[in-house]
Amino acid sequence: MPIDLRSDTVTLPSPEMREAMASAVVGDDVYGEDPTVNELEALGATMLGKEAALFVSSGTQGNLIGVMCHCGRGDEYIAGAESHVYRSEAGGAAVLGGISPFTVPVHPDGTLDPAAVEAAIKPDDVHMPITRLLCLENTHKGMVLPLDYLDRVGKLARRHGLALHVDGARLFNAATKLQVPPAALVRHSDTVSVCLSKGLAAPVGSLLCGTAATIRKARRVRKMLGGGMRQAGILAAAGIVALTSMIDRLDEDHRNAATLAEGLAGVRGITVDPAGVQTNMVFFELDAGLAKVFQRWMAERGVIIGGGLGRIRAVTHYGITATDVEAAVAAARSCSERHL
Ligand code: TLP
Repeated sequence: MPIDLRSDTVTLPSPEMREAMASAVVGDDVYGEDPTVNELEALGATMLGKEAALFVSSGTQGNLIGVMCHCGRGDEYIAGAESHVYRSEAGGAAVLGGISPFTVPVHPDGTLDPAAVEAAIKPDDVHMPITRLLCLENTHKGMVLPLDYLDRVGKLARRHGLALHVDGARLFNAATKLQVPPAALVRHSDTVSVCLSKGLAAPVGSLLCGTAATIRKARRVRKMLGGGMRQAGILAAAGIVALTSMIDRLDEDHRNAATLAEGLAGVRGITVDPAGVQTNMVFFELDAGLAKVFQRWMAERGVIIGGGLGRIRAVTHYGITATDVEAAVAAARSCSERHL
């Protein structure tokens, strides 16, 4: 098996997941009759401290439905300029919902400057879209949003009558790092989308959580987007295993990421700040002499990784062991010794 550090999306389902999938009791979920989907949604809602949840096909769909629940055509949402919802979802909210994005810079720690958010909120003026929603991302590039920041921004949103959506694709990594229940991170959010298919290793799916009324609306939006699924309990069964048995091991991914960063920091030609690694992502830069050859050199030694100039991301996950991390660092070191 290659050591694939490109993303935690490459995780394969655990044996327990495959067993649960094979024996899942299913029904037609568009009729609300799939007991396994219903069980997953109830479990997710409870864990996130929300009234209800909706099983959706992906993090992208969870974010899009979330934004479309809070905003209509001509409305606006505020998000980080480097947030996934703005940059990496093909402009779905604008294309499909007629909703304009407005971006503010993201600080290196993943936060948005509350003053910048406040300044971005439009006054009641016929020239301007109506600002309805603020989107946060937690974790953002592996960085965990602090609890006091979440409180502060949650209150800001409420003060200005904005809804708050959290892209929690890796919210369980954030909760693990802070050693708090995941619900504590979304106390102020109206909706949160969490991914089951990243560090938690389910093959497919995310959950969008919120009030019962919002999730009823979300169910209609999901149908409109073609996301109504039938015997989806086959997939939800893996999601239940993800939520019940895969969160506890995320700490291991974080430890492996820290070890990887420390190892890479000792390699000539690689710039990395181990202190900046909070969860399962390591970002590093290569000197020009290394950048040209790095990706191929690593691949030839069984380590799949991004390449080229600029910041490279390495992600640890279920399927990457401490031994794999050692092997990746050794491969990077040999590349440096050979080429610098
Ligand atoms: N991110 C993927 C790529 O799209 C970049 C990855 O490999 O990290 N929110 C965040 C913060 C994400 O990182 C991602 C996926 C999503 C949402 C979307 O999830 P999916 O891929 O399930 O649509």
